[in-house]
Amino acid sequence: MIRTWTVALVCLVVFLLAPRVGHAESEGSLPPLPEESAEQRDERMQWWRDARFGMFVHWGLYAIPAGEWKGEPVRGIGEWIMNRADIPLEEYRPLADEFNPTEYDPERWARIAADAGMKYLVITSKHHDGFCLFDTDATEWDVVDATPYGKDLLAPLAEACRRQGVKFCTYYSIIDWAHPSQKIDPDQKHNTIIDESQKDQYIAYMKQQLRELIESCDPDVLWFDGEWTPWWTEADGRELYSFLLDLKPTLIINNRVGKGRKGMSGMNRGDQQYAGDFGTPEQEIPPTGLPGVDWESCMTMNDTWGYKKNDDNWKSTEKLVRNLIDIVSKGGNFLLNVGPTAQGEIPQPSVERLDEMGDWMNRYSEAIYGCTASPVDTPEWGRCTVRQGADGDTLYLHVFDWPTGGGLTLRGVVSEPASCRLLGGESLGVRSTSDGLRVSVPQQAPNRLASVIAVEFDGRIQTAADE
Ligand code: H79
Repeated sequence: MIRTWTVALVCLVVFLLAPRVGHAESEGSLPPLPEESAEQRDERMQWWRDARFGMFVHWGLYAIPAGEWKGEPVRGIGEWIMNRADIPLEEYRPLADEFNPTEYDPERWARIAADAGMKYLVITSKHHDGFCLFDTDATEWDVVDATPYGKDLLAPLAEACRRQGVKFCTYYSIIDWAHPSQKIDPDQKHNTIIDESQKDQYIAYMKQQLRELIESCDPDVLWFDGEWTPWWTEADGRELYSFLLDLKPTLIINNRVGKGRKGMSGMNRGDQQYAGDFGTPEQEIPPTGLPGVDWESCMTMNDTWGYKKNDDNWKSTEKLVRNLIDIVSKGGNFLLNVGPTAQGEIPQPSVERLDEMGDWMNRYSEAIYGCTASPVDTPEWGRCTVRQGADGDTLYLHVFDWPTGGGLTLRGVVSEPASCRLLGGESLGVRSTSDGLRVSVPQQAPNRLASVIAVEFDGRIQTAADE
């Protein structure tokens, strides 16, 4: 008899609890996202969608050891040095005593970004090591209080960026190896374990710092990271997202503020189902875009985010330009990283590549800024981007493999083109055939990185798929 009742009671408890546990992270019990119409959202996202190309900057104390610890190379990436080399916090902290970036010239950084054609810059305000590059009253573990340099690094960069017409944006890590609430999970080193009794305190700490950042630098994007740690929830993300948009209604926030990302290939949602405005594929370009979903691929130029000595695996300028084109042809943005040295210099191989990208952008940026995804399948010779103008569409053909026979074919477009020209060059013959668009082109490729042909249409482009 007692057993029957026990079983019944257990069943009742399970019945009552199960649905709640199951729904803990589902729509019903989650804090709401701020109300916003589609038009309001489009307006908020507009500059970011038009920009298409930005600079990522990973800078911090990890630039001092630069991928080596006690004479040994550290496998993996610069800014994870503390974790990869199993460095205890007490051994890492004294790096601050050496941090004195006397060569730091924010005006020069902003100019390098602007000259490359980059429209925004996202810099680490606090990476996983918890060290802050801005002046914060929430901790002494910042550049002003803990280093011989003793000055805020971000506010002057924010000003320099504005002078150069580059939007200033900041990265902020949710996991924090130096905050007393957390420690690196010894079994899952990508995560931290939080003392749950201190979680509210840590969230208050984050909010204070983010408020300070907004007051001192007024960033246009907040780029969160480390949201994968199990103690951070979608509810936490939504709450933080709402808090920030309340502080600054024009802010744009990446999808790593919440749990909308699945794995590193997380361009996924970045839509209204989870907190966050855009998806964040890392070190990869998704095979296709998603209609109506904003996303941004972030990528290193070599193999390292933070500065690392002897990382010479530099991507070629050709590769970088073609990555940018590939991303824009799928409707995304390209956030390309540099890892400045502890002295404050962007490494020369990065500067050279950005310089060459700038030369390309000087001639071809019309086919990048404000452009959207290709309406047709990827051609074998390159990529397409589109500009929707008031008087009609312009289709840009980015040719990677220049044809030898004097003709280029684009399958899938059925509308009759109005005109055609080489970007920055002469007009070209174009006609619509049963095969698609046929363009007459010169024998020689005008540009070794990628040559662009602009095809103008009266009205919207019609494709075979529309028919
Ligand atoms: O700041 C740079 C890196 O330091 C940081 N993000 C870029 C922008 C970084 N991201 N990831 N990592 C470092 C490595 C973490 C990988 C994983 Fe996971 C976290 C593997 C498992 C947990 C997230 C969840 C990705 C895959 C599953």
